[in-house]
Amino acid sequence: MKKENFSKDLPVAIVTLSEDISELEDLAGSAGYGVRFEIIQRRNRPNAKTFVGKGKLEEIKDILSSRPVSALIFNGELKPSQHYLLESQLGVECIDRIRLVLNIFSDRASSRESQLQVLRAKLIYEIPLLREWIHNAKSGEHPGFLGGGAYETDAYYELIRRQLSRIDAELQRLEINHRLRRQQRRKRGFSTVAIAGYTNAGKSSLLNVLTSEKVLVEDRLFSTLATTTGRLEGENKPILVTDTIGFLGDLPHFLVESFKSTIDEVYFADLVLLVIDASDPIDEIARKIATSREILFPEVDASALIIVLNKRDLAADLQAKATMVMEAIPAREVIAVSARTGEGIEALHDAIALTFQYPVEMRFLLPHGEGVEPFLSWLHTHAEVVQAKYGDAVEVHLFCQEKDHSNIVNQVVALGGQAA
Ligand SMILES: Nc1nc2c(ncn2[C@@H]2O[C@H](COP(=O)(O)OP(=O)(O)OP(=O)(O)O)[C@@H](O)[C@H]2O)c(=O)[nH]1
Ligand SMILES: [Mg+2]
Repeated sequence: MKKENFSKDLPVAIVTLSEDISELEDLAGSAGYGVRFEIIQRRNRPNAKTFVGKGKLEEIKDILSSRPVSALIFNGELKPSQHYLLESQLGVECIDRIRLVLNIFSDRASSRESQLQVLRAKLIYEIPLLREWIHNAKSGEHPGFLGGGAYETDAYYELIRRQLSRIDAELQRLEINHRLRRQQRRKRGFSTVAIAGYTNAGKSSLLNVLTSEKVLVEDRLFSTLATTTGRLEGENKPILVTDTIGFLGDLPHFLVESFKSTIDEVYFADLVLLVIDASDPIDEIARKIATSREILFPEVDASALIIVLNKRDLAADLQAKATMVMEAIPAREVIAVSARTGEGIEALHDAIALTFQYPVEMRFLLPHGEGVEPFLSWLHTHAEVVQAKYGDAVEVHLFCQEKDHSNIVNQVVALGGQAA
């Protein structure tokens, strides 16, 4: 889907080796740049030295002298040596796809954890660039740049290394907190649902309609960095739904790894909703599914995956898209919805509730005594207690999950109870 540019304050031009630039334009718009024009140099792979090739570099110099821009955005990844050469030759900031994503992330990071995650990724990204600039400064190409001796540069690297290990330590502490919170939820009998999917698919919109949360929804990429959890409305059982950071194709490992704790919310959920923007053309959906598969599998089990075709109000060829999606990704079912109009939301809600339905019916009598009350309160959170009638004994009627059945039978026997 075409996105608007939010701010046209910072004029940029895109430099690309292929004509497929719609996602890069969306990223640029989301980062607050206004794309003024594109420079296309058709090549199968980037030139090792200059990305675009020597002749094209001269051409770009000419173009920039008559149509100056604040920055050039490169559709791809620039190696540090390419980055150095381009910036020093063109005299304008050169931003590659990763830097663009990092800029959006910095802009959106509001929680302490996401700020640390972004800072970590930025430092890892910048170290080799810095090394390149320092190397060139030392070899005399840029006299005056960071004009210190070896001592200062070594001290500077050491500083960055120390900063990185401090960030890693703090992120690890936060990760332990996440783990504890997950254990707590499980102990208290909460079931968890994670909303995952490509950026801008409508994950936050879906969280808002399924729960009473009011997460920021925007037509730009990576509106959500930190997770938000709400409770599924209209259910007595506590089912927690969590919104997560969006996926994007071709991201380097360090960047994905920086957001590991956020993605973990998906891996540890009892059920995953993979949201797909059904308003995209079918080949774009296929491309985004390939990225989603790489992230989700093998950690997520197909039996715990529901595919949500969102934005059905805007989607043409919905049936063909649903068929393609079902073939492309193993899942329990595919449900088409619109978070905007509410169409299909009830079916989705029911499918979620069904996952956590308690299919096994039990009736038993418990004599009064020690341990009965704590057991009953455990039952209230882990099963659906239809009735607990107090008389000479407590008469219990409930529905539970298969996995809890033998545990409950054992407890009933241990407490001197019997089947009713
Ligand atoms: N027409 C239509 N628009 C929708 C629907 N669901 C979401 N949108 C729009 O799609 C855009 C993105 O929605 P979000 O909910 O922010 O998407 P997201 O997946 O959370 O995006 P990120 O957090 O940026 O990865 C917003 O402009 C929404 O209003 C829908 O069912 N129909
Ligand atoms: Mg979001």
